[in-house]
Amino acid sequence: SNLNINDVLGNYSLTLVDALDTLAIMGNSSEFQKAVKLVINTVSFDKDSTVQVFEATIRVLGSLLSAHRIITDSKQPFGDMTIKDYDNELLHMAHDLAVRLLPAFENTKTGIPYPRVNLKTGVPPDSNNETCTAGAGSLLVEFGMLSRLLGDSTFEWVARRAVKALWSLRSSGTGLLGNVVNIQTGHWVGKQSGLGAGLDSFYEYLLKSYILFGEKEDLDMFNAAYHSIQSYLRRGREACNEGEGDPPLYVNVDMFSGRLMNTWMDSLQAFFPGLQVLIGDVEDAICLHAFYYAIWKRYGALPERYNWQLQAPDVFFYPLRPELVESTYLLYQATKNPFYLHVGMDILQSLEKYTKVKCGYATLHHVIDKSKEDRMESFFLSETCKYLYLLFDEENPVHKSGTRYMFTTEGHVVSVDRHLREAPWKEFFPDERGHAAGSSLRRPAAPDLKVINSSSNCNRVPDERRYSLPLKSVYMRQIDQMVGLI
Ligand code: DMJ
Repeated sequence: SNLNINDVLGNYSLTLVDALDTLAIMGNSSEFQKAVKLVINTVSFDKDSTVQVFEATIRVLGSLLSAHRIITDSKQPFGDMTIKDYDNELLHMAHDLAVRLLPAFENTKTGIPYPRVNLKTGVPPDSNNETCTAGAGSLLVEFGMLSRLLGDSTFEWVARRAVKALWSLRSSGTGLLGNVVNIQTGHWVGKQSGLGAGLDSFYEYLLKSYILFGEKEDLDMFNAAYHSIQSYLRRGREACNEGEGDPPLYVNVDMFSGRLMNTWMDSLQAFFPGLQVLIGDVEDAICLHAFYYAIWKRYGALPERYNWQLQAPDVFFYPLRPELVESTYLLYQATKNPFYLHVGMDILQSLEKYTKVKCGYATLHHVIDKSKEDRMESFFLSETCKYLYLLFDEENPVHKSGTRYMFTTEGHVVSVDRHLREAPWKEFFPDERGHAAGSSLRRPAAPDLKVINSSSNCNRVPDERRYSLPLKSVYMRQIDQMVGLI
């Protein structure tokens, strides 16, 4: 009866595992080393637990791989995070977990995985054939990393096949995908297309897979998806900081007709400005971020769903989600406008005021009466705290180092390096169609990261605007009015 409770826990010390690289980013080597040893010595996946494939992948597999790479990094930018006698244990654990997740990709007619597996026995006999697009189609970063670290194509292949299967089911008219699909028939059960729950990380991972692995096909899919998003989901005036009309908003539409399906936006969608920063669409990011910040100011938190027509929440809980902080951090990196430091302060102060409890931070059950639940999601430590910390830590190695870092959808830091752009199995399967070595999946000769990661994109906000509001005050007021703040 509580929509906020889902079965992600797995009985495998989720919070401890999910928080590992946060300790490294905070430069706390003794706690990092202690936590890694605890994980190695006490966590086992040989459990009769049924887990969500997506959650286990992004929270556990992703964290193990990130920590493994921090430990084995010859440069040790975060301080001494090495572990005495480390024998790739975290990588082996990641492998063990991934193998236990593989049954989800078997006996599915489309290649789109089952949403849940039992870590001991595989897909439960009474399994649901329906899955959400984000859950099934955002496994490629972690599975691809694992494959490339092990030199075993299996994991990347199943994850890539799932992305391609979903992609092939997009509407031929709008290019949009729905939010729930039947993995046997390929029929869309949920025809809602939007940027929030059910689809969010699908888009994110098309771009991030390209950043990490340099496969041009991922960028092509991302660009096509972004084009459809701009054509069918975006409403309001054309430019964020110019002209007349409503502020730009991204709405939920029917994937086939493009018609509006409802008038709510969910708090998950607040990640999107951060993704727009990565592709250099900073101006548009500023507007959507400002809208979410206005909602935050009104409630001191983000309600899970906010109805922009009724100017009121539709769903009231706030489980300490990171998305607004994540976008704030990335917008600050792109613009260096101190406005975003103030946003961060504001968020930090409300977290302290409304969610802090004796042994941690609590989910808000209701953003208006501020009642709490006895629950702190693991992403609070892996994402919300990490992004807040990084926002204020100008000197952090993530910002200073020559290595370029990227964050997984769960906020795990991974360095973007040449090693992950090598897929050794390609030598053995140079032409196999549909396999990771298939012709359409081949890497471009010289991966052109400039498209995404160049400083010129980040400099698009002119210097003279750096110390003024990122959004003209007239537009800020317009948003504040729409959210009922004034
Ligand atoms: C996280 O687990 C990830 O960011 C995921 O992609 C979406 N939701 C939560 C945080 O809100």
